[in-house]
Amino acid sequence: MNRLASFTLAAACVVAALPAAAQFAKPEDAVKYRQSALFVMGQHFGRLGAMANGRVPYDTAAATANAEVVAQMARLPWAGFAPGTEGGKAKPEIWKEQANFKEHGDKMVAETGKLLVAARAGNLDALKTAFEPAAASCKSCHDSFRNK
Ligand code: ASC
Repeated sequence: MNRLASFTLAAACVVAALPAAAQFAKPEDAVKYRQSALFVMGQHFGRLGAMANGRVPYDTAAATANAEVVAQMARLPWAGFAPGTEGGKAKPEIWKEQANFKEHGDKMVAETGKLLVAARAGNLDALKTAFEPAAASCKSCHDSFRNK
């Protein structure tokens, strides 16, 4: 490996190892980031809900496209709950019960992953079956960790 390549790799490793807070220029950016990811996820999750609940016609391509966004967004908010970024609707419990909060986040990532698999399966029943536990994972985290 030449010197430039090894320097670049070393720099990339340092960046990857930085605490999440350091990824944001200021705490408000972390708040905006997590709210933005959750907002986009909510928009696409709502479209899946409309399909699962029969308010709009079932369409495999649309379900898959929405579920892809949901599954991708589901991975993002967590870095935004870095130390020192209290605020927005986030309850202080997030920073006091980090293991519990992480369990809720992991559950949501897992359920939205299953939702994507279900959407790709291409039938409404599979979508309905996966939608409920995914919605429950959103709600359970909101109940414990989000101010009204
Ligand atoms: C949504 C959305 C949520 C969840 C939650 C499920 O569409 O924006 O936060 O579903 O209400 O109970």
